Amino acid sequence: MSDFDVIRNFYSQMPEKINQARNILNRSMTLSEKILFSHLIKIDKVPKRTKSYVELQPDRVAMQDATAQMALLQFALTGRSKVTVPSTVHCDHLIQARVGKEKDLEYANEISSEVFSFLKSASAKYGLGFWKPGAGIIHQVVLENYAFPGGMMIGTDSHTPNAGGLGMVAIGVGGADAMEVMAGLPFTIRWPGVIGVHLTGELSGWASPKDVILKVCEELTVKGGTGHIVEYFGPGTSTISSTGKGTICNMGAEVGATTSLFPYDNTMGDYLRATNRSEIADLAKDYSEHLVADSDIEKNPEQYYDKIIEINLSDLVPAIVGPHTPDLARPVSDLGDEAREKGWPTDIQAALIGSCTNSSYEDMERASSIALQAKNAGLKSKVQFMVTPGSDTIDKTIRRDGQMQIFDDIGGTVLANACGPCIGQWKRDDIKSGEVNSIVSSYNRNFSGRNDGNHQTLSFLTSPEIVTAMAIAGSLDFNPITDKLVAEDGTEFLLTPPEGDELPENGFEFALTGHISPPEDSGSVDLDVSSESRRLKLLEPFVATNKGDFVDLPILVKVKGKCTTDHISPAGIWLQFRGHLDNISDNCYIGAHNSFTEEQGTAINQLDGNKGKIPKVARNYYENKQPWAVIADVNYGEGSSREHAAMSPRFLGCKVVIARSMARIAETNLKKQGVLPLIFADESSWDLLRVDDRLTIKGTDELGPNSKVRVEAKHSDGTMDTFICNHSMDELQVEWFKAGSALNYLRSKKV
Ligand code: MIC
Ligand code: SF4
Repeated sequence: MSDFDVIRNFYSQMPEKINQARNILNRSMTLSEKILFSHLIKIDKVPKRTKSYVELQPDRVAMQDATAQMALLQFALTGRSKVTVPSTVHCDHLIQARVGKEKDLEYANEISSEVFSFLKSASAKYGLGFWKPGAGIIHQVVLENYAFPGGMMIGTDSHTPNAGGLGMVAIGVGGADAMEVMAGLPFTIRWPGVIGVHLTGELSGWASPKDVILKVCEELTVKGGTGHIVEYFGPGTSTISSTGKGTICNMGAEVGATTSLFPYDNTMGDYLRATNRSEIADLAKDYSEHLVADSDIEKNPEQYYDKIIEINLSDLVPAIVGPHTPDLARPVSDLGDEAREKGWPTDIQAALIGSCTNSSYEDMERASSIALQAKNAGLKSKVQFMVTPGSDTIDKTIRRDGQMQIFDDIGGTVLANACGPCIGQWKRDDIKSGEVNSIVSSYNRNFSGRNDGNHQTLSFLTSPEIVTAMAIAGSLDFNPITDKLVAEDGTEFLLTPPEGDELPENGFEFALTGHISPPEDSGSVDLDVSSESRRLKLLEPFVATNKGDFVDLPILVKVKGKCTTDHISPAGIWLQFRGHLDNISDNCYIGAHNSFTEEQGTAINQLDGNKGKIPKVARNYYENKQPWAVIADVNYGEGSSREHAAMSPRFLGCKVVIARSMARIAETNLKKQGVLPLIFADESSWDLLRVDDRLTIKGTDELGPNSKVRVEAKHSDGTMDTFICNHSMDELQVEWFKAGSALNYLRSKKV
């Protein structure tokens, strides 16, 4: 069946499934529920929000190069010959930003050729679509080609929810989840709660869709969305373009939400038509009553949503967030004073626009409308200004329509259509390592060290048009609404607010040259992995857990404060080892702040008493067959979907991670890889743990849904503390745990 037939088939069954759900729910339905029930394998009872595990059948799987490697290496171990769900691989993370598009692509193709060849061979062998380096960033390419209203997909990247801009339930997952769905198993997740964001009014002036999500980040904070879908509703929704909706949904990952979602409206139909999908636009229109929430939802939202956030778009002013966390927000107008007060450099070192979050045609038009005013005044960007178009289609279209020329005229550098500096793939020569400096970007994430590996880089996030204005002014202390610039001729002028069409008047320059379909007959294709490789290594299944593994464990690290996936398994230079578990494990926890040493990345080895780098200490335990534990603070594993943050600890002998709370994907990844994720029943138990403690975990034999686990912490002075922990495993997940990993379980059951 072609993709279109699959979508038609799905729509034709949607009304009946929604009907069945309505019968058991006996009430009106939110849009999230309509889409989830339409993908539920068995509609028999009402799942409990944030509690019940359910099995869903996604319509698609998408993977990017940095995560696809592990997903496909795991798929290879399933013994399956073909994927059972339409799936694609996108090469975008492994392209380093050095000097500009052409040369950077050439270089990436040279240094990462073996990884791209492996992904290409695996795509051909197992029947996946393959998008070459330079074709675009996964989420933009998915929006342009695959997303559709009412659909459901999973993607091995936390920003997969970008497709919510086209009304799709799109969920970020670890590679093991993708592997299972591609192997024909259902996707298991806790039935999410639903947070409603009520949008009224209309954006104007300098305010943009980015300000909507920055407001939501401020309200919900980085963990406020955990276990929930953020569903937008109200009259304001249809005033935002579908790509603007994409920006909002994309960055919903920053509040830990399962996904974010907009109701169907004409902007989606228009976008589908503009991207050569008129047939899907027609279908979506025909089925539109099922692609929006029932009418009672807007009348009585408090009866249906677990929490409601009110945003009047007309009141929004441009905001900027950071440094180091996306929920530290203030209006752009206040940043200068705050920076001075906190000692952050107000001079900007670099300004970057684009990325998967903000690189639509509209974004580029609005940013270039600002750049054009600078150009007309004889000005250039005062600082390094970099532009990352999200896809080849956007790139070609803005070259044709002139926006790219304007960026070039003010001194901008165009980077490859790839992640680049957003994920630490940024070769910076302008600062010394460890130098404090401020950068602004239109990206979505700003964790410490993320862009350039320098923990002293202060990264602020805002809309592309504000980034462009700040690049011209060169300062964080610039409010384009009130502050004037000085033209080349000495006259002062105020920038007029940005303008931009949502869709190109002359259509997109559609570019599909970067796509390779899998061959009909893939019988003869071999996986391209050299046994000599430093970057790729076929996996060996993890050894199953046994009882002794949970007795007298030393604590490798007791993390204080943020422990995002970028702290556990940083990207940047380490991206090169994403297909080689042994080699990438040398980065394990190097970004984490250890409260035992009060340093980042060091630990005290309990076997010899010496202080060393965390991965070195972990490896020493591993070599001495000494399993270990990790203690963590709140929202452990926030951020990326990368399962390396679970696989590396597992590989080096971690048996249990005990945290004050955990991010959804990180917790699932630990379960999938056979590490026990526990949550302190009483958060203050964290304080009991000392550097030379030995932990014994009681209750691993009797694990079952809702069972409690007791932890005994033996101190070196002979005393002991005990405390209770909770886990969130269901019966199946306990089986994974016993088998040593979900993959081991799948292999043993031949499921
Ligand atoms: C990110 O934005 O952090 C990434 C890099 O896209 C990750 C995926 C990865 O680490 O490969 C994500 O968001 O899941
Ligand atoms: Fe790539 Fe950055 Fe988007 Fe992640 S957030 S997919 S690294 S552009």
